[in-house]
Amino acid sequence: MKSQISAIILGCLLSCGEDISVTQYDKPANDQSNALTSCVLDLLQNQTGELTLLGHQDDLAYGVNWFGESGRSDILESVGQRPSMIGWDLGNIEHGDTTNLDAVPFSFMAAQIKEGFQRGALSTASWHASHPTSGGGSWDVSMDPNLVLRSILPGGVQHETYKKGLDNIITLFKSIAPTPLFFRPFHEMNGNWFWWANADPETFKTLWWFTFDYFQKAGVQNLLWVYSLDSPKNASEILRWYPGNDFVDVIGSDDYKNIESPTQHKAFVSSLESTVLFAQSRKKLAALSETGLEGLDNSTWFTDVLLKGLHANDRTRAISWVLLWRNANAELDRPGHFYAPYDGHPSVNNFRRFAEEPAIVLENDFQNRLASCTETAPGFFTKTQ
Ligand code: BMA
Repeated sequence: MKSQISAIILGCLLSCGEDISVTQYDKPANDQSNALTSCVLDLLQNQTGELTLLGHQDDLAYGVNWFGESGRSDILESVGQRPSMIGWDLGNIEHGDTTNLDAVPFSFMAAQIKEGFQRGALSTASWHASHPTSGGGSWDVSMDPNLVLRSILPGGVQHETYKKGLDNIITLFKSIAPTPLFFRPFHEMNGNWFWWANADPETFKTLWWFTFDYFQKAGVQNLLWVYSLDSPKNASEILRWYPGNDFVDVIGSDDYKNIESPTQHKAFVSSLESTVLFAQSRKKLAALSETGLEGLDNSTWFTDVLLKGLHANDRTRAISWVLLWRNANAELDRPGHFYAPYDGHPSVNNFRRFAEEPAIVLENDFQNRLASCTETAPGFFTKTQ
């Protein structure tokens, strides 16, 4: 009861009162971050409320009708510019595989993260890690999550294997340095469909702290940490697994639940507001770290649902980026599993209207802003046409 009352009080502190305007945001959680990474965080902090980056998962790797063709992008082919945030996934890197669970080569990923940055795109990476003991995927929830998490923590039977997986990630992250990356591990921990989810908060936080510390000790200096939940309802839900201000840079919401129809507008806005208010009370950024309408069967979804939600008020405008989920190849992978239009799709015109909104930023629009961090990394930026 007592904890329920404190949760209500906390929820109210974060959402019933005045807006909390952030005058001074936090520095990167990793106090050894390189100058370029700090500069990028600062850049996004300074544009909060004015600009939202448009992102797309695996945008440069494949699309609905192509796979692994250099230079292509479904977003480029529908609106004439690439996104300014590219999503990647590290699933299967823990096994030492050369490609991820969706057949994207890690070498391609690393090259694109670096090249994309030069052109005006940031990158973010999730990690659909395989189940540490069963050999199944991220979605294997057959075991008690606390037991699984304990097995990879210090003293656990899978701890050494877990560290080897982290070492593979570290090699990748160091290979892209100094390019910054928004790392988004253990996402949707408030759901019940991943092996790391729905665990005791202390056990979950211990895993986060261990992982954060492991990367820091290994000298990784180009990460910004994203803590993202499945469409959080309120501040107390966000707080439940929150590892703390010293371990997080961005609060994210993955929202597929509240965006299926324009009639859910209120719930969508309310979840975005909870995310932003929590983030701002902690001096952190907020992101819509995954979203999209699978199969896009509503051809005005981008303006009627997404834009209306993002531009509902000053709070929702403080979302730093929105990441549309992947456009799986229809022939080789999953037909109908796409979230951004591709050339010829009926929602292209509506998507163009969305992308032309002055507050929505794509790669070309973002290039000069990103290049303002040039002097922090002498010799790193190259001139692009
Ligand atoms: C899920 C689906 C899967 C995919 C996984 C990792 O949401 O798109 O098909 O393998 O993400 O990208």
